[in-house]
Amino acid sequence: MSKKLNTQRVQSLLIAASSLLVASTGWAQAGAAAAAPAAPGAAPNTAPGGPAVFPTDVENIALAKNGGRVIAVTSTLDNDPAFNANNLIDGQVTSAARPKSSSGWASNRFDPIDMETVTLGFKGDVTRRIGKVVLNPSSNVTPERWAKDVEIQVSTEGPDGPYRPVIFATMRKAAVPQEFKFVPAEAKYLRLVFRSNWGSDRAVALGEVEVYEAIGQSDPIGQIIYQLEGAVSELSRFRQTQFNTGGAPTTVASAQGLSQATLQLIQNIGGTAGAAAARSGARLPNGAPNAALNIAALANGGRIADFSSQFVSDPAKGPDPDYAPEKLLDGQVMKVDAAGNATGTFGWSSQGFTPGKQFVTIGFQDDRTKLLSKIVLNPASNQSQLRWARRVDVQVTTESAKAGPFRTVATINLRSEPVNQEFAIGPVEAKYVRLVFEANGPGDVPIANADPDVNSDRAVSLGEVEIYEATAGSQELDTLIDRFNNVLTQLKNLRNNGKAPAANAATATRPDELKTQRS
Ligand SMILES: [Ca+2]
Ligand SMILES: [Ca+2]
Repeated sequence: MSKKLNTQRVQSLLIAASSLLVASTGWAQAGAAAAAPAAPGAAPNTAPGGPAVFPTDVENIALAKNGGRVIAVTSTLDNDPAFNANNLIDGQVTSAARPKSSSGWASNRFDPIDMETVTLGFKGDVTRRIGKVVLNPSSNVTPERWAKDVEIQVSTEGPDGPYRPVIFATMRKAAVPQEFKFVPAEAKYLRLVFRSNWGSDRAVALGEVEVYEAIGQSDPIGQIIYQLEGAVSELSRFRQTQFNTGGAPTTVASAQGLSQATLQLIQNIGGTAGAAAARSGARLPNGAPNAALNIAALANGGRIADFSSQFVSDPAKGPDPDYAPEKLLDGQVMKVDAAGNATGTFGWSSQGFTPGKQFVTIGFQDDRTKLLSKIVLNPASNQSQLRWARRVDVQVTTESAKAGPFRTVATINLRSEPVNQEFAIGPVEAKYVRLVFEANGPGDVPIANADPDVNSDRAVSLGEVEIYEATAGSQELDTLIDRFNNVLTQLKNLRNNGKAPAANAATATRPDELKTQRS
C-alpha cells in the first residue's frame, strides 16, 4: 500500500467534518470541544441512544515489527518452534491459501483450572493506554484446540503483576480477526489468560494478537475522531436495524431512535451518487428512498386508497369528476391569472363539510410501507376560499387502508394562500396516509352561532398533496458509513503525524477482513 498521506485533503475533511458536527444539534458540543480542548480523561463521547464510544488508533502496538514482544508464555506444544508464541505477533495466520504461513501458538497442555497464559510488552517497555484487542484463533492445529474464552488482563507494574482484567473475550470458532473493545486501560504488560477452548484437553491455540492504543480527547483531532466515531457507531447500529428488517423501512421505534444529528448528517451528504440522484429527484436503484421524489404523485405510483365524498356540482349528474380525489395527486394546481384565466385542475372537493368526517387516504406504489419525513399541501382549488382546507390531521397506518388502525402523527394548519406549504413529519412509517379535515376557510370570518372551524358546510377542498420519504436509505447509509470510516482512518493517520500510514489501517474499519493475509 503506497497511499501517501495527503495532509491537505485530510485537513479539509477535518474542517468539513467539524462544521458538519457543529451544524448538527445533537453534537453541537463537538464544536465547543474543538475550540477549547477538553481535559484528558474527559467523559467519553456517547452517541445519542448508544453505548460509549472509545476510538482506537490504527497501529498494532503488539506487532513485533512495531516493537511488541512476548515477555512470557506458560508452555509450547512439544516445544516445537513451529508453535512458538512469537507467532502471535508476526502479522500472519495460517490458512489454506497460504499453507507455509505462520502456524500460530499452541500450548503443551490445557487445564481450565491452572490456566495457560501469554504475556506481551510494548516498544520501549513503557505504559500505553489501550482500548482494543483483536484476536484471530486461526492456528495450524485442530479447531477443537482453538481458544474460545480469553481473559485480557493488564499490569502497570511488572510482568508478574499485579494484573487486573479489562475484558473477557469470547471468540467465534472462525478463522477471522475478532475485535474486542473496552474502556481504555493503562497497560505496561498485557496478559492473555486462556479460560477455554473448543473441546480439546491437549492444548489451547491462537493465531494472532493485535493491540491498539486508545485515542485521547486532549487534542482537537482526537475530539473530532471521537465525534465521528460516535456518528459511525450510531449509523452502523441504525443500518443493522435496517438489515435485520430485510432492507425494508425500519420500525417506527428505531427510526425515532435515530438522532436529529444523524438525520442532519444524512441530509448533509454531499458528492455521493445517492445524494446527487436525490437532488435530481430520480428514482434510486434498489428502491432506496429519495428525498426529492414525491411518492404520492400518480406518476410515481401514488393512489387514492379511500375517500369520504366527492363534490356534486349538479345533483342530476352525481359526483363531479373534475373534483375527484385523484386531482390531489395529479401534479397540478389551479392558477388564475390577472385577467381571470384559470389553468390547472380543480383539486379535490368533498360533498358537505363537518369537521373530522371528511377524509382522503393515500397509498404508495405496490402498496409498500414507507418511512415518511415530509408532507406538502397546496390549498389552491376551484372553490371559494371559505371551503379551502385550513386544519388537517395527518394520520398513518401500516395495516389497512380502510380499517387502519390509524394514528395521528401531525396536525397541520394551512394558510389560506394558493402556494405549496411544507410540513416535516416523523420520520414515521406508513403504508397509508389519511388526511382528516378538521377546519376550512380562512378562519377569520365571524359567523354567528356557527362552528368556528366551519366557514362553509357545503364542502372542504384541497389542490394537491405531496409526500416525501426520509432519506435514511441503506445505500446512502452505507455510503455515509464508508465515507466517515475513511475520514476516520485518515484523521487517525494525520494524528500520528510523522509516522507512516499504518499498513493495517483497514482493520479499524473492516474487522471481518483477513487483514493478516494481505501481502
Ligand atoms: Ca501469527
Ligand atoms: Ca392537483
